[in-house]
Amino acid sequence: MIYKDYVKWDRMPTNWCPGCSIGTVFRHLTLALEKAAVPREQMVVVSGIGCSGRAAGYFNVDSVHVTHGRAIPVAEGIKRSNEKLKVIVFSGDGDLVGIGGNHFLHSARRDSDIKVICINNGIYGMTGGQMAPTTPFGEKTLTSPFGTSYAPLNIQGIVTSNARYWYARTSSYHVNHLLKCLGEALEWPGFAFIEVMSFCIENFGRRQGFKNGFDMLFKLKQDYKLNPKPDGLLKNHELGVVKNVGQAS
Ligand SMILES: Cc1ncc(C[n+]2csc(CCOP(=O)(O)OP(=O)(O)O)c2C)c(N)n1
Ligand SMILES: [Mg+2]
Repeated sequence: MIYKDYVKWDRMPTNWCPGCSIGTVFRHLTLALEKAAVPREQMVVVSGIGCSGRAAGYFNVDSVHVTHGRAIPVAEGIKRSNEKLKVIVFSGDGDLVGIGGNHFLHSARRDSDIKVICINNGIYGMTGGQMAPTTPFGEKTLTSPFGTSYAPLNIQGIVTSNARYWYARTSSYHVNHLLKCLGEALEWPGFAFIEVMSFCIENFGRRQGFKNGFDMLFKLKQDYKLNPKPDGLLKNHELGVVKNVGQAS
């Protein structure tokens, strides 16, 4: 099976805006699936609502597009009903850690064997760019025109507060690292969470003064650095993988 087999070509082109990098993540997931030789009939993709959530409809595999915030519990249910399936969640930050935050918390605690790919664009993109729990401190959004006054949710902190965990932070600019993380997550026997820093030009970047998606990719290049061997947890703006095979206590 090659990467093209995982795509519903009759649904192309996607409805993602020019300059959006959700498609980059989508493409690299198909490459990782090819590399890991995951049979199409032995996997399921689950997405919630949002721009990122449209991905479920583009994978040529069994997929479910669920109500807002509910991708993780639906994925967990599918996995528990058929342990042989590789179950992948592909959704946005607002969906997974905002509206679906409580599900995220408990699925990570239960170490459910699902792979969660979170497109973190720092906002509720599809609805116009409202402030989300992931919006960086001080950033202007549709609902915080003078800059947010809250610190963003510490996603890494939540995942790693459990005895057993696998967490990666990567970006849609650092595509080799993204591919490596996706491959490792597919192999991890438990809850794997990938946070992909991935800006939205139309409903976020323009408010920060970016002219186009290309400029935003350069911002990712400038601001985020790979740390191949993190000593403990990743620092702000570091990309890498942190994991612990410890037993639940
Ligand atoms: C229960 C419910 N509340 C709110 C909405 C409106 N809504 C649709 S998409 C969306 C934002 C999704 O944001 P995110 O998950 O970050 O995805 P993005 O569009 O940024 O990729 C919201 C709030 C909805 N569809 N259902
Ligand atoms: Mg978002």
